[in-house]
Amino acid sequence: MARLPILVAPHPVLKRKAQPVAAVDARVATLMDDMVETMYDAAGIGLAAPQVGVLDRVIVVDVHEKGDPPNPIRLANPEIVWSSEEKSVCEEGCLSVPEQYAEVTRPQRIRVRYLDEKNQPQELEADGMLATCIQHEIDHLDGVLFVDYLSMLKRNMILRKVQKLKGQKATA
Ligand code: GNR
Ligand code: NI
Repeated sequence: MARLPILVAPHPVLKRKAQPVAAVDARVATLMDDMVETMYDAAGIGLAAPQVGVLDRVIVVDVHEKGDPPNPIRLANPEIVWSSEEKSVCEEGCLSVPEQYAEVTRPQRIRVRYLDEKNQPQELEADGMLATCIQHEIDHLDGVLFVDYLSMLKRNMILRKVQKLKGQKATA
């Protein structure tokens, strides 16, 4: 497995739409493994392929509680086939928008269809943090970041802070 560099906003690849994979073959399975390693290394609960510069519709998530064993889920071509009317609000963060957080409202429960790491079609029903995280990751596949749900004022404030942080790190 390999750790991959994570792109930080503003980056043109983060605004682009990712393409479906034809199948989960050895290349895609390796990408999934590398993304899981990269997610754990960055202490994230999810990661989408565009965040590591790959425009394939592939995401990984793991929302296990501290103390519980790891539970990574690998999803290719994920599709939300149902979402609840009921909404939930979550304080979101993003590895591509480091150290910034804001509340986002999304459907509370979803049903997702996808291909697993063995190219088998699967469906899962998620709620709470897992539902939030999967929706956040699928947004990345469509070039959408959580800051896109905020007012222009809040979004620009956050993106300016990220730029400033980048500058500080470059000269540190
Ligand atoms: O690590 C992450 N935490 C998080 C918290 C609330 C809502 C969504 C997320 S996903 C994020 C990792 C990430 O940027 N995935 O794209
Ligand atoms: Ni993100």
